[in-house]
Amino acid sequence: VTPSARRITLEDHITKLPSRAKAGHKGDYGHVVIIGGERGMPGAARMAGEAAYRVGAGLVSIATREKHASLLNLARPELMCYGVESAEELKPLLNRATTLVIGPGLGQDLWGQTMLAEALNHSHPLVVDADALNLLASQPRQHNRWIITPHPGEASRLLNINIEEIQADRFAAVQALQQRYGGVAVLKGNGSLVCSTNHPLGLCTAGNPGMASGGMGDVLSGTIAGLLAQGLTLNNAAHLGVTIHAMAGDRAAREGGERGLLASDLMEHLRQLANLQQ
Ligand code: NPW
Ligand code: AMP
Ligand code: MG
Repeated sequence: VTPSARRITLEDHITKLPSRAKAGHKGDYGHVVIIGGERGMPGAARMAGEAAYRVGAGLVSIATREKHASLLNLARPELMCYGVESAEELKPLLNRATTLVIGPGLGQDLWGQTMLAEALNHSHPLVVDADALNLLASQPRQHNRWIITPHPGEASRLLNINIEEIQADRFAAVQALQQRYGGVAVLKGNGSLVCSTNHPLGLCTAGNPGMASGGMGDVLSGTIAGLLAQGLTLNNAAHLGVTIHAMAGDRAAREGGERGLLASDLMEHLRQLANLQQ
């Protein structure tokens, strides 16, 4: 049976985002820890972290390779950046976190493997993206507290089928991802899909091919985590995150065109979209 999907609208999901209390303080809006930024890719962690702030997270920290910590802090001083070389060094930071993102620029070597194993020892809701998905593909497991956000290439590794099969039936693919890995599955691309149990399949009709550029997915993972940090359920954070990310891409493309769109161009639009319910 071909499943049907429901179009994801901003109106249906933005109301789930609690408005800022008059006396709110940063501790009320969660502490997102982004784990990633291996050699050559500190920018991925930075973009995820900045997106989490731009949708309203109270605090955002980056756990990255020692040599990248001060560089990231200079690039975006609101981010707290920690050089973390072992599971022991990651533990205290995770004890202060409310929400995790693991994967942006994580790499797949021993450091990334160690960070993933430690992140899974904690009970925070988490967004699993990029290289963390590639690691997961070699050792599949289930969790009900995570959102996985593969693009079709990552989905093909997670399901052990080729990209053409994924794209030929994206509805079936996102359901297979959710069934195999648990939690909420997002299959990215033109017409991103969101699948969680007991909810209709969500289809995002926003977004544009200008978004086919490096870092776009890293921004999505931070966006979803920033929403989780403010108390949204996995299901609501995935739906709202996917839709405001795609709408931010459309607004940025309207300003300057699709070609040449940068992931960082979404940031200010994410902020505006996250404030629309007020
Ligand atoms: P092909 O070429 O068609 O066979 P990878 P990655 C496929 C970090 N980054 N439709 C496609 O396969 C990430 O966070 C850091 C169909 C493509 O070649 C990761 O940690 C940046 N196919 C790490 O790099 C900016 C699709 O997947 C292959 C598809 C590796 O992540 C960049 C690429 O996927 C990057 O985000 C689609 N819609 N989308 C930074 N500035 O620090 C993808 N594919 O091999 O998983 O590599 O996504 O670049
Ligand atoms: P990643 O491949 O991990 O960097 O993620 C790319 C992000 O950009 C995902 O959120 C995709 O849904 C989005 N994206 C990329 N290409 C397109 C496209 N042609 N149409 C709509 N969204 C896209
Ligand atoms: Mg990606």
